[in-house]
Amino acid sequence: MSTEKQGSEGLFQPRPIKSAQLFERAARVIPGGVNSPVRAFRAVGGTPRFITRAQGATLWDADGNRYIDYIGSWGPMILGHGHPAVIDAVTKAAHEGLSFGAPTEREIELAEEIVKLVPSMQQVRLVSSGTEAAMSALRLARGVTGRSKFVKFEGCYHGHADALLVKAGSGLATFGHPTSAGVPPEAAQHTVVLEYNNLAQLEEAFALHGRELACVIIEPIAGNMNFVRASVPFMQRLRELCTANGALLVFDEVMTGFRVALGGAQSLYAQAIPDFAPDMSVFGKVIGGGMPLAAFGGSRAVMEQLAPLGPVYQAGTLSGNPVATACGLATLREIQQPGFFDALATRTRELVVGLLDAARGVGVPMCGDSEGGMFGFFFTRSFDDPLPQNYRAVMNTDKERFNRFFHAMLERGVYFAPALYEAGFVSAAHTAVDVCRTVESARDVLA
Ligand code: KE4
Repeated sequence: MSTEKQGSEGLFQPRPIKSAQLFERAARVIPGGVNSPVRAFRAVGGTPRFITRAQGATLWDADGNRYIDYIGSWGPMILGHGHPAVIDAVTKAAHEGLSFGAPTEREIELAEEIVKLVPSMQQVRLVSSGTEAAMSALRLARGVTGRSKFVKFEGCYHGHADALLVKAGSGLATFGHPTSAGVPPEAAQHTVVLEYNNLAQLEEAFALHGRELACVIIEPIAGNMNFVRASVPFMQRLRELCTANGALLVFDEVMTGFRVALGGAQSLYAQAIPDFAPDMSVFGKVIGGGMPLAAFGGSRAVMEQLAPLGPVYQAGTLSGNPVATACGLATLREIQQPGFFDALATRTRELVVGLLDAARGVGVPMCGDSEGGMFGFFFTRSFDDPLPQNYRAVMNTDKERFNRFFHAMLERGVYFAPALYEAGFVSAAHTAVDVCRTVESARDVLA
């Protein structure tokens, strides 16, 4: 008899005994028992599941429970876990050498692939995390413009560099406040935080600071507010204001890049806005295929301001790591297969439509959206509530119902992101049966 619990077939998962024991043991030697806070389930409560292995769209935890995985390592696993072409590439690369600290041809191949797929970039620098990429892009924007101030948006997350861990000040004339202890006020003093999709605030901020801004950094589809799109008029005006004021427009596509479309979110805005392109872009997650790899890029003129050519310093021992680049390259090659994104987007849309139909069928107000392999859903207060357009609206949705839903689905073997403000991800390995089981479980849970 298999030890695997077919929870997604409606059998309730046994209590996570082994995970609880591991969590207790972990907390003795790792702060909070995790190496990244969101994994600790603090937003939803309960015991985080300690995962032992994964294959395709499935995770197994230490108690032998199996889950349909809609986190996908927070985005990287777009092919599903254990894709043979990726595993082969990583295995071969590992045998050739784990790290050299010297240039390799594969870094050139990956950089060539990225700039081929993202025509707004002529050059790209590879790094090891999205935080490092966003931090470096900010430094480069400041170095290129000679300006210190910049704009970010409430609800957008760009990694944990000091200047980016900032929340809105009391007004547009005042600067942000640190969201974390240990970030000195002077590190936040140049950060202007605006409300996402708020055109009036954008105009006012540029009227006040326009010629002092190094850049505006934005998640074009905000996956750190679950799933909120920047409206086309907002994005068009943002592009115009950046251009008019000499500020660089930086697209943080760590989550959306190669996830919502082959060309990222910027390719979607370029369809709606003539000649649209950001000045710099930040990538991560999918481009590493699950290994530590991220990147930032832009025009040659901007990027050649980086060391060793230019005055803006940036470096990394494991940047362009040969095993990580093999993983990323194999992943990027697979997602270019004909029809890949059409199939992924269709599967993802089936999931969201199914969930919303299930909720409506039992009288539960719910809204959701998806693009490519990324999705989000919200439990609203009424059926008339629109999709949230900013952080305040997201936080006004029904968190308590979300948290109950999360745990009830987890018990049924469906693993959504353990936080109201996180996006979800579908991979090429998710099947129609996975979606059907998920929707049926949701109908049970919400009834
Ligand atoms: P990393 O440093 O975690 O690789 O990337 C930071 C980052 C930058 N930009 C965007 C748009 C991001 O979403 C992220 C990281 N995303 C989170 C999930 N919301 C990673 C999960 C975690 O923090 O453990």
